[in-house]
Amino acid sequence: MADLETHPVPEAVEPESWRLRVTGTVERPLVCDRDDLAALSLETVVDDFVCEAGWEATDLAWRGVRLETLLRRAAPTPDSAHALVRAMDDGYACSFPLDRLRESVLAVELEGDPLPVEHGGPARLVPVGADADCWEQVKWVTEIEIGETPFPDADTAKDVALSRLE
Ligand SMILES: Nc1nc2c(c(=O)[nH]1)N[C@H]1C(S)=C(S)[C@@H](COP(=O)(O)O)O[C@H]1N2
Ligand SMILES: [Mo]
Repeated sequence: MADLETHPVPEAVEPESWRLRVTGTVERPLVCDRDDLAALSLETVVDDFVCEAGWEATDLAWRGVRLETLLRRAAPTPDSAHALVRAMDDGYACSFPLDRLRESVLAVELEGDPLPVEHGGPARLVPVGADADCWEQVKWVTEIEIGETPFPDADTAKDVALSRLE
């Protein structure tokens, strides 16, 4: 088994004051803390991870909440089709079609332990799909904004990730 690489944690990441918000075109905006998430039904997904920079990690056991569970509570409007997943490191955000996000897991544990902050704790998005891009695994997820229209300007993740390769 190969592990994830470990990268510096940006200063803006403050796990103690962490909250998850579900905002945008929803009937019931949500705010959750760690206990709220832990009280939901959690499931385990085992997945390999490949970074564009040329390294990979295998057989990672993530445990977390299926986004569908949270979205059902927030109740997106019928015309909602897009989501922007924002992180605590300012400006990092990645957009998804809402249907893909529903199937994805918001992980709070890795290999049976609380997700360490260096790997995105308290919560890291684990998108479904074998061809997911590394920048889509958003660490330190703090807001999920739902929209009826796409979020092209706010979607910074790919540019941030690729700029580190230069
Ligand atoms: N919030 C946030 N999430 C992020 C990134 C980032 O810079 N900020 N980098 C992405 C990239 S390019 C990779 S390869 C992985 C790295 O995860 P790791 O630090 O746990 O190895 O996190 C992804 N998620
Ligand atoms: Mo990456």
